[in-house]
Amino acid sequence: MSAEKHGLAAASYQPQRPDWTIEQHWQHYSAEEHATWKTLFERQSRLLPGRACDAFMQGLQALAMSAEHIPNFEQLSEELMRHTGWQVVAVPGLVPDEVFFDHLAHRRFPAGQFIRRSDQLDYLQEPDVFHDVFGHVPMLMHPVMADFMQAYGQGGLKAQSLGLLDQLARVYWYTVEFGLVQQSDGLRIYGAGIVSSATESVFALESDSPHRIRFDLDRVLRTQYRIDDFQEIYFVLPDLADLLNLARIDFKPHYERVRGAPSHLPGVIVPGDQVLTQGTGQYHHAQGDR
Ligand code: HBI
Ligand code: FE
Repeated sequence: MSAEKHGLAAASYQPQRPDWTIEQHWQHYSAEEHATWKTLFERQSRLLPGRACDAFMQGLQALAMSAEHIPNFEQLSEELMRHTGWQVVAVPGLVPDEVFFDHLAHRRFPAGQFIRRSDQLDYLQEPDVFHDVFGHVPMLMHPVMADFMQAYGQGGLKAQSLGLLDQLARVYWYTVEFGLVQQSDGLRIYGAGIVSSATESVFALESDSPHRIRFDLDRVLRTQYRIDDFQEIYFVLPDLADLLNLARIDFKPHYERVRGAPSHLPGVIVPGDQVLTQGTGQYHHAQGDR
């Protein structure tokens, strides 16, 4: 999520604990809140087979999340801990970058405690329990994603001290949030921002509008993103295992190459791109963007 959005939260909220965690108070969710979860869960469960990657579908199965109620973070954490050593902790919404990175670096995933209102099923400003738990947690059952997320936490503080956090955040955005992967049986979604959205899980794979480009680290470090609408460009990993390389390599030489280089708008294809689908751009043009 973006720094801009986090600014909003930080201005209006005083944390009780330095790590910003709160109690989930699972027993306090109302019947209406569980019903909202159910609506969202069932909608995505219909859409995702054949669209989400195998790792996501397997993670979802193995965690025994159900449509019936918002998951209890303690139970989720037990299961996750057994598989990949991760935990889920509750936070009120977006937390400051340093706090977010510190949690990830220690294999704790901070998940929004609240759920969106039932009249706002398709749009919300801050990550809620559906986006965070349904969207992110199944992929944390995958060893490669588990290591990549931790490495992102560790790399975040470094990038911040180098003044390159905006660039690093683009890697998170175009992988963890909006990534696509080439599976042997076709293109699939693994990004949490897509799998948790009914409209974007169709748009990202099936629309003629967005570009789909093979993932390249330097290219992604230089590419702006939009937080307010469907993405204009998606980056495709040949294999989820490629995240392991991204978790292990030293970003230094990449940072040196991109530092001071102009950034790219999300709607353009640039020389060197390995284009899988050249988008028509029609969706965003119709929105009156450009
Ligand atoms: N806080 N809860 C939460 N979730 C996020 O995804 C998040 C955050 N704070 C900061 C942040 N993301 C991003 O700005 C960093 O990845 C750069
Ligand atoms: Fe997210």
